[in-house]
Amino acid sequence: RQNSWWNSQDSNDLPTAENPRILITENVILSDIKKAPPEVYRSGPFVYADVLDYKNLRELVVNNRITWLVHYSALLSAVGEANVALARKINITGLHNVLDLALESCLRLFVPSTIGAFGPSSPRDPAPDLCVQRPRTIYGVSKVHGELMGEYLHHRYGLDFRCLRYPGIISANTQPGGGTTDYAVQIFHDALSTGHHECYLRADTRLPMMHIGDCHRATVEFMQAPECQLSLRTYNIAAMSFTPEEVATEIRKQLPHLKVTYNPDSVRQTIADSWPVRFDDSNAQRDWGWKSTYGLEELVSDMLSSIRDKKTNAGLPVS
Ligand code: VAH
Repeated sequence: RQNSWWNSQDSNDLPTAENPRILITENVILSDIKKAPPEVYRSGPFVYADVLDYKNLRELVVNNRITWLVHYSALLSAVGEANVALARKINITGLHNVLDLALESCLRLFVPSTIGAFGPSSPRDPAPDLCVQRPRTIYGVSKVHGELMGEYLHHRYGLDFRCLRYPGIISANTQPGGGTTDYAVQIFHDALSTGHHECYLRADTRLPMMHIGDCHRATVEFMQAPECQLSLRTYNIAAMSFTPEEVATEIRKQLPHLKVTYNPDSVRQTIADSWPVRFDDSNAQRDWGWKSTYGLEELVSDMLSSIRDKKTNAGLPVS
């Protein structure tokens, strides 16, 4: 449920692609309802905040003169299907608290959406920014609701609402969090420990994916984009699309012993089969200059080296 709260007084305080360090200095407060790993506390202020507790949120905004709220709290696709009532509370009621707070406190608001905001009746290859969106998960439904509510409040009340539809985000710093794209994180950990990954998707399941570095940079660059450049409030962003077999083949270039067995689970395979195969992000490229830097080769190299370093620093064996 991690969120970021920025008390930047003007856009000069916002992090830049050259100087992302503002992202983790006193200008930014990270929050969650549970303790973070030690390295997060070392990066800057970290506080308790529950998106279901409006008073708690308002206190945080008032006491810290917050100007931007980056709202990441949500249950992801697969875990949401296992607890629809909780997903509806966090993803919809929590979102409404954040939207109300943004209006009340004149916050600028970034809320991520996802490839999961599309469904089987959407164009899949590629999926454009504007098309039919009838997702078949509570996660996707809540994200489409967030897109529509944010755009309504922007046009009705002038709320500076900005939204990016993220592909599956791949990071060495977080464990899989109940998503459908999580295999693409777990496979790296398995490759460097047991040497065997059991994949819950079919070998040929192609999904849009992105390295966390590109995700953070896209978010910061989009938040900095001048209002006059934005023809949309919600944009697709793309980097690559790959299948489990393709990422396994790329990993084997460094770890030839990696064995992958495929044991599709119906829930996550059905979800994945309803999502886009590729994203059309031409509007983001045109309006605010989006361009990814990590392809599959760079992703695999960075993930393997980052996980190796973390295991070495933790005194764990690396295969
Ligand atoms: C999920 N990783 O799999 C998340 C994401 C693009 C998908 O939203 O649910």
